[in-house]
Amino acid sequence: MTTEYNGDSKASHNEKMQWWREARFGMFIHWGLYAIPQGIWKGKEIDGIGEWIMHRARIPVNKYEKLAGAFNPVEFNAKRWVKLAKRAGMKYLTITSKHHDGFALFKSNASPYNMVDATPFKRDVIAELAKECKKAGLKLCFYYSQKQDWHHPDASGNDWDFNPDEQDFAKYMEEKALPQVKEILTQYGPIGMIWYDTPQDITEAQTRAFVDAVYELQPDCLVNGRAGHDIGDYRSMGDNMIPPVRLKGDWETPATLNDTWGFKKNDKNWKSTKSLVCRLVDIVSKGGNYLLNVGPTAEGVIPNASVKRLKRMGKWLKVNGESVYGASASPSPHEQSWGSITSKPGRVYLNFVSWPDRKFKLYGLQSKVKKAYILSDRKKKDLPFKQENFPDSDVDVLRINLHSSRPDKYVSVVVLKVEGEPEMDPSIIQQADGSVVLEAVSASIQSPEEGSQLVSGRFGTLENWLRTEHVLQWDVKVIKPGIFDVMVFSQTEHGGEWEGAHRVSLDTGESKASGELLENERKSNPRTDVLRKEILSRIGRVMVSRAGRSTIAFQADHLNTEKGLGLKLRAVHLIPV
Ligand code: FHN
Repeated sequence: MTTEYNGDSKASHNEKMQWWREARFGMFIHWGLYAIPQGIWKGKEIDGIGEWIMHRARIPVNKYEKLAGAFNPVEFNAKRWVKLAKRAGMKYLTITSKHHDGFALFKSNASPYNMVDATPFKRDVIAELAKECKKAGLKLCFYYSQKQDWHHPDASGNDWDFNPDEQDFAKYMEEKALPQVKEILTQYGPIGMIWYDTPQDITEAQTRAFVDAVYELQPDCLVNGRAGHDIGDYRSMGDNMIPPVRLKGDWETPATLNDTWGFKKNDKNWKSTKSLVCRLVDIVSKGGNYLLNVGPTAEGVIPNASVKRLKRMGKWLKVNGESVYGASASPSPHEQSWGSITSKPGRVYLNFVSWPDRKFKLYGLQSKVKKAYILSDRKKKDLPFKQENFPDSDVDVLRINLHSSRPDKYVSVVVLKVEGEPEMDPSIIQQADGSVVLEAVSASIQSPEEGSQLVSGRFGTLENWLRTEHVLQWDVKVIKPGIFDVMVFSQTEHGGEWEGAHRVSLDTGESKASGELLENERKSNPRTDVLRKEILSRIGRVMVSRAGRSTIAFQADHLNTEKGLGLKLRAVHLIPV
């Protein structure tokens, strides 16, 4: 995806992006009428995310809109929400000013279906939040659903009340969406960002109109990556999706604390604080921002399970925030098996998710290390270290003597003070546990014809793999040769559908494994959207008999096209046997 800069020069774009790059962590708030049914309609549990209840249960407009008459969030307290975001260490707040159900949380002259005119509460909650954000120095940003509006006869999404063939999207844009976007940009002072969502089949001219409205009214306001047609100030990842490798350019992962965005009484699938902190550092290590959601109740209360987790994250950030705020991606493009790396000029932060042996080895660091210490150690006591080079494989290795007990129960950070800009070997290096991780999106693609039909999808896979002529290649530095099991990781569709039985092979130059992709195991990857699963298929064994550089090739010898889904390849792992 290419992101445009609104005709701004790169320098002024960089200036505009500065607060956002420094922030790294923001609060998403999904709040609206859907908090009232909280996932249950007519006594029946409705599947899926809470804010989609109107759509999932096909609730007619005249029934759903009655919820507005019952929306009376007497416990709402803008100051409390803002205080929580601050305590969590979040630096911006993005709230659903209008979600797909069409109900606006702000006072709108463009539609009476809004918090002030349609509810007994009558208060402009957005104005109250704007005031508190300003006091607290938090950037306020607005989510706005520009294409879907299930309440409006001419917008997308509601085919149970309205006939899609008779809809006039331009009319909806003119009479509701654009005027409302202008309202949120003029009623509440300086806004950090407009966060558009689900552009669907919007035309480029329509996208431009939505984006231009922002830049004309507030030139410093950012636009996220879901305005449509790759236009925006940065790239938005798929929901809950963390890319498998470092990415170029700015990007953000919007993510949930449980499975839903809008409050759902029975969604208790809360992520642990440890996994949330891991995701935060993982995202920063790949160059992104983490926009983490809360779904307040109809009374205006942020669920206790969310509050607890956010406060713990804030506590961790108070001590370890140096490795997150204003930090850049890892100097290495690849993931580390033990955790993730973030950096600043003269500093490398090793964020340990699993605390290693006392004698830890980091492969590939080329910068000269001047000092190593634990970030939470106030005295910055020196950790003994040694740097050398493995001549057989030409891999630089840094050995650090660590304490036997981990300093932090979530993520422990070791700081390396280095000379100059941190630099790491960009090669794929065998991991310290002996495994070799070959990410599909970091392969070079050899195709017999010019160009390739394969694309890097928003969910971290190489997609659109429907023909056999492509060969993926990786250059790997092997430290410990041996025999390896070949595990292929492919991804299901949203909802779990998967097309298997493709025949694939992996060639190390001296041995080859071929096999059919069968579902040996299905699992969730915490770095992927919850609705997509990973399928593990073991296709055989290969050998690499010497240390040093090896070229490894992977190809599909036969693709099963029955369902037309093709192969969505995430990675191939070589596991030492
Ligand atoms: O459909 C919405 C969904 O309800 C939620 O708002 C998320 C947040 O990123 N965006 C859409 C799906 O991607």
